Amino acid sequence: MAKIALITGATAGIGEACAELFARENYNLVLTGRRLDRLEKLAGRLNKKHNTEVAVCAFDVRDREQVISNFENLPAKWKKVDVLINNAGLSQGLDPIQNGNLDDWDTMIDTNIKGLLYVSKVVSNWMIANGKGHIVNIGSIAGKEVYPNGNVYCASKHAVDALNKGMRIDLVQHGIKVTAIHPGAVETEFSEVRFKGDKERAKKVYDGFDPLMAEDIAETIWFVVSRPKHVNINDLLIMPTAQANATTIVRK
Ligand code: NDP
Ligand code: 8X3
Repeated sequence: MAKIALITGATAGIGEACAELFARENYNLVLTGRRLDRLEKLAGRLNKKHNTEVAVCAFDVRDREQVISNFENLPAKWKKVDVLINNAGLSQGLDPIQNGNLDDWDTMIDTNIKGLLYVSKVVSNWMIANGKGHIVNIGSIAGKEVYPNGNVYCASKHAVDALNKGMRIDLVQHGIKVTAIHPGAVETEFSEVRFKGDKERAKKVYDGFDPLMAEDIAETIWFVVSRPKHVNINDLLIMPTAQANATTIVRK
């Protein structure tokens, strides 16, 4: 029987690249995100290309009722999730704390921390019932360091770092692996979302150096997930070669 991966935030970027890679590796997929049209298109493509069975769940991860009802309404076979990739997340704005937009703060905290928690609660209980599983939390270099004006986004990713450690302690007795992947700059829709559709400003973030691509992160996640049963990678920081830390990037 094919294994199952549940990927949050599969409509773009890292989540979409993971869906492609796990489909190629013969996984069936539960794909989530708010944009149903993108999820359906991706599901159709993967089914045609790799014969992948896909369950699509369109919901806002901030809405705990939606998270619970969408997952609980899935047929039983989809609850045998082998791999959960907690990827849905975003940044909003890049302002000093004194000028911060309160709605932006709520959006980041509700998505990156509370959304990840709602999903993890449901799926970790499925994994406990199945006696196995692997949770991969997508953190960030922003979860290891703080950079100017990154305040709340960095705090939300530091929370992911802490939750990753906490989950591992709580779930180890159930044979469930827990890993965090912390990327540096990856060229996805991330900066366009951060700058609220300002494509020009978003593009400048990646000017003059080779950023990571979503596929680089998907391959890293695959490496982590495909280790032998007795091996777990707790925590992994992956950067573009031109980026030394959160603030030091060498541009040509
Ligand atoms: P993208 O903007 O390309 O993708 C983000 C994904 O998250 C989309 O599928 C989006 O789906 C989903 N998402 C956002 N908000 C919600 C919500 N409220 N409910 C459900 N789904 C949501 O960015 P990335 O692929 O770069 O980001 C993926 C993860 O990687 C994030 O957690 C991000 O913080 C992290 N990261 C990114 C880095 C980068 O440089 N790009 C570096 C380090 C970490 P939809 O809009 O359809 O709901
Ligand atoms: C996304 C990368 O450097 O903007 O987490 O925090 S960064």
